[in-house]
Amino acid sequence: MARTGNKNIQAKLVLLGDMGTGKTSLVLRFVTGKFLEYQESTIGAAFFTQVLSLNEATIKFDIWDTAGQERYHSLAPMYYRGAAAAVVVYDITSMESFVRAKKWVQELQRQANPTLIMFLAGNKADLEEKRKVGFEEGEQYAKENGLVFLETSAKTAQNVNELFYEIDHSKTAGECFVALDDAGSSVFKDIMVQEDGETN
Ligand SMILES: Nc1nc2c(ncn2[C@@H]2O[C@H](COP(=O)(O)OP(=O)(O)OP(=O)(O)O)[C@@H](O)[C@H]2O)c(=O)[nH]1
Ligand SMILES: [Mg+2]
Repeated sequence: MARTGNKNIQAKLVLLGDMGTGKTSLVLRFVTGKFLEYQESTIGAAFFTQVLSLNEATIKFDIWDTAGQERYHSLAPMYYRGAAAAVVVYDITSMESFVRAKKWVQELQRQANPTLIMFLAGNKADLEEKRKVGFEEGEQYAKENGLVFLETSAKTAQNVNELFYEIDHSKTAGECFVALDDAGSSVFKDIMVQEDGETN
């Protein structure tokens, strides 16, 4: 199919949440399609770039995967400042991580760009037998706070593409994101993984 345009769209995303909830695993599933049982804990933050070439546009996702360990908390504003979207991740097998997720949401509501679109991801949905946070609990909290809610699994890939693709719900996102259809995953043209880098 011929290209109908060549819009360049840049989307800065940040992932926040307690340590071990699966932030890095979600990003790696999205960027590389792989999952590691023993994913190392992130130090500071990791930067990933994913470029999608579509008919109408090229979208460059700049993804900041932050470290969940408390000692890195003070770095977080550097990463969510200027972000178009934030994904707050908790682990459905840990009530503590859900409590922590709510704290992140509150911090973003107070301090982040008011146009920031927030996602709440209840990850490790494959571990149903160990579930501590009900689907309805996550859903209800998200509804009350205007967040887009999904339960995900980096292990089985459940809702991972949806998480990164369905980011066009808000009008404010129009500049940064486009809706991608099911063909999205087959149009990956270029995958770059970097240790560190500059974003706007
Ligand atoms: N069963 C299951 N395990 C997962 C899932 N996502 C991540 N894990 C595992 O949980 C552990 C922690 O995952 P990470 O991706 O490192 O978590 P993180 O949120 O990046 O942790 P920090 O970098 O310390 O903040 C790893 O051993 C992963 O294999 C999932 O969806 N299901
Ligand atoms: Mg990590």
